[in-house]
Amino acid sequence: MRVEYGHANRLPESNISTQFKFNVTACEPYQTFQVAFNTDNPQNILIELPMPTLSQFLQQHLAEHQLPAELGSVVSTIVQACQTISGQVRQGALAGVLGEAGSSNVQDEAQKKLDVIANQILIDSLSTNPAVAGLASEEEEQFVSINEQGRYLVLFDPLDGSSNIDINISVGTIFSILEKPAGPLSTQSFLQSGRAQVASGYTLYGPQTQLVLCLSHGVAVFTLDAGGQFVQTQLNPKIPQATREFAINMSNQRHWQPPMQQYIAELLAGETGPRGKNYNMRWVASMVAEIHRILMRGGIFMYPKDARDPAKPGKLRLMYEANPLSLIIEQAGGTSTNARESMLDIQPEGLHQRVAVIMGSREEVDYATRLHQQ
Ligand code: AHM
Ligand code: MG
Repeated sequence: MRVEYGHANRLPESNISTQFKFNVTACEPYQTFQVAFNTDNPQNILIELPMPTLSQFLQQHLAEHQLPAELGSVVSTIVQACQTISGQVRQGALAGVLGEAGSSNVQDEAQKKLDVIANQILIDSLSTNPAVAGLASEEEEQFVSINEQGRYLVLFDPLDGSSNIDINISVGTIFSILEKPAGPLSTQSFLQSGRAQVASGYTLYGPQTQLVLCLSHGVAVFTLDAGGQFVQTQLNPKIPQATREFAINMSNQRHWQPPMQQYIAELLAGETGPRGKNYNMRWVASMVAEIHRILMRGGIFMYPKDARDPAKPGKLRLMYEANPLSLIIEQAGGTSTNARESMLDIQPEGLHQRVAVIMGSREEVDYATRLHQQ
């Protein structure tokens, strides 16, 4: 008989013949374990360990990888802000937070009320944490100084997927944490490659509010419970190397460069084309939701460079969208490029720099990137 420790919800419901809870009195403090018998393999018993909360996870993870407590405190501050944002998103029209703010951000994009609210919630929270030296946001033209002595820089997109806010489709907060280099804080302090990130994550405001967190030692997934606690529900998800699912805004096809035209044409050709298999397409128009789908079941996400506006090579931003999500994708076994080089190796030139994005399942990203290098 094999006894496995994990979460019983890893077994399909139909495979669990008996579930019961009992107290194991031999350990301190008394803990409740769930035991599931797998009917496909009766020799297997799965003992469900109690799922750690975010603070329990952080305590254990920081100690195990000898990471500074201050880093944990910055993560906790960001997550507390995300919980507040989650509450606002959930209320929607009831809290009067939907609709346009009537202003534009640095990239000349119309701001939604919730973009502005989420941005302010994050700035207010981070301003109270002495470990934060400064922050940069999609909604702020310049960086914001917080505490000269602070050790960390936080970069974020307060609410990604703005076009979905008013229609009750998933949106999310994306964040990246860097160490502040020595010396006075300047824009240059933030311009570090994605590999330098000490942590990144996102909170997805979907049917469930979920937090995905990476401190460069694997990826942990948490779900917000009814009591307002983030509880770890998955550890180290692995992105399948191969996939049959792609995500791209097809309406821009005529503006793409020839390699991207070729790549998508090959996918659309299906079984009879050079790739020899049929592909399915998804487009949520919230990058954070697309990347979560890829983390859970694989896929490839692209927002390529296109010829619509020479001043905008790609739509997405390197520092607070592509880099943090690329770190998570890489740590989960996927990969990410700008069609030429690894996303995480790009040396940034500006806080709001745009970048072409190809990320997800390794086989597809490598193939699409190779086409661009020929
Ligand atoms: P935002 O940060 O202003 O919300 O813009 C980024 C979003 C991504 O989440 C998404 O992948 C993309 O823009 C959608 O673009 P499109 O409008 O071309 O579908
Ligand atoms: Mg965004």
